[in-house]
Amino acid sequence: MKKALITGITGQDGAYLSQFLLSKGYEVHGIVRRSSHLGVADHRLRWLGIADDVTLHDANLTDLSSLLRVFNEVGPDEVYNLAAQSFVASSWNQPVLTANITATGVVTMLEAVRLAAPNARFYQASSSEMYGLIQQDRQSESTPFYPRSPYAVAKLYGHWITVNYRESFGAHASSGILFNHESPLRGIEFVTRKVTDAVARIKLGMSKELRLGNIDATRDWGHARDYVKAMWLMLQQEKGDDYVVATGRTTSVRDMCRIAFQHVDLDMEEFLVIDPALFRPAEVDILLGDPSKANRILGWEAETTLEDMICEMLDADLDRLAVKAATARVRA
Ligand code: NDP
Ligand code: GDR
Repeated sequence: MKKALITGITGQDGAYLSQFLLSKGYEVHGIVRRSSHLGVADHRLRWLGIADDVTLHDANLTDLSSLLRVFNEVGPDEVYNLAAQSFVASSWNQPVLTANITATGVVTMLEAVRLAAPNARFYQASSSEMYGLIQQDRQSESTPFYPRSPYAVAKLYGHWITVNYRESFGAHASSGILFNHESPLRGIEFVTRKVTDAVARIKLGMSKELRLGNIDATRDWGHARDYVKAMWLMLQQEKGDDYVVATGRTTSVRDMCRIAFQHVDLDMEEFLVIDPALFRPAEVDILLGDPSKANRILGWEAETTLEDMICEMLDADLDRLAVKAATARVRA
């Protein structure tokens, strides 16, 4: 039985990747950082019904000794580095922390692999945010980078140090340049989930408005369930490499919102409020990926449309909020 070790297992991608690897017969381990909120860390794993099927270890990406201990305990065949301070907007408020986890954390992980599991295959969660202020129509593996946030600058370091360990030490290290991917397990601070949560609240009479920043930005949005398969496929290749993972279609935040409002027969214009405080100090205006290398070499392609995904997310939020409202009524 192959063993996988996942950092960021409590996040959106960590949960879906765990589910996918379990379905492939893997023994799945993950690291969890200490939190003052005991018992909530694994809520996504519980939502997927797999919390009892994975083994969690207490460690932190900023603490090499903790990682070495876990590597020695587990002896992983495959290592997926998904942990990060992953919210772009927060990276202007916490730039040093973002660098420590999202940049230096990657080389700490690569050192842990080199010292404690040199034969393990390594996946790094790189990001389309690295392209930033690009002029090209579609972004591929050969498009130059121009990061626009402390988050994107940190991811660029993580990307290049992964390439460097592959070239310097012959590591089986792959970097997935993933475009935005979402799901019902997406953090509520990200725009798709913020929209589906707010639209569900408006529909249920629990809220009166949806407050957003720049709705002219466009993103290439796919489903996390589809994207974790690409991560695994990268580690099944003979050699490590870099791959763009995207749908090849871009949609504005405005049009994504419209899909959500239409799904519950509401008029977006009645509820949408533009709040200048939510605009970012520097924006990435357009992202549109070219996944042809992943199509060709990995045999991967996105399976879920944006429309289907937004409807799935909105239905999940409607269910969750309806249960919450019913529980509150019983308690009252
Ligand atoms: P999430 O924000 O949902 O998850 C991030 C995970 O990192 C959480 O499990 C979090 O733990 C963990 N983490 C943060 N800091 C540390 C630390 N110091 N030590 C250990 N664990 C830590 O992100 P996603 O699942 O959406 O994304 C996964 C990865 O992919 C991230 O690296 C992200 O930057 C990258 N990415 C994501 C894309 C997307 O659209 N989703 C696109 C491209 C790249 P905790 O639960 O304690 O907070
Ligand atoms: P992003 O995702 O920054 O692309 O990073 P996010 O959903 O936060 O923003 C997408 C776009 O929507 C605009 N926007 C708003 N965003 C948020 N969060 N809240 C708002 O109220 C709002 N109004 C408008 C943003 O300005 C932006 O243009 C995600 C993360 O998962 C990263 O970790 C990952 O690397 C990239 O995707 C690819």
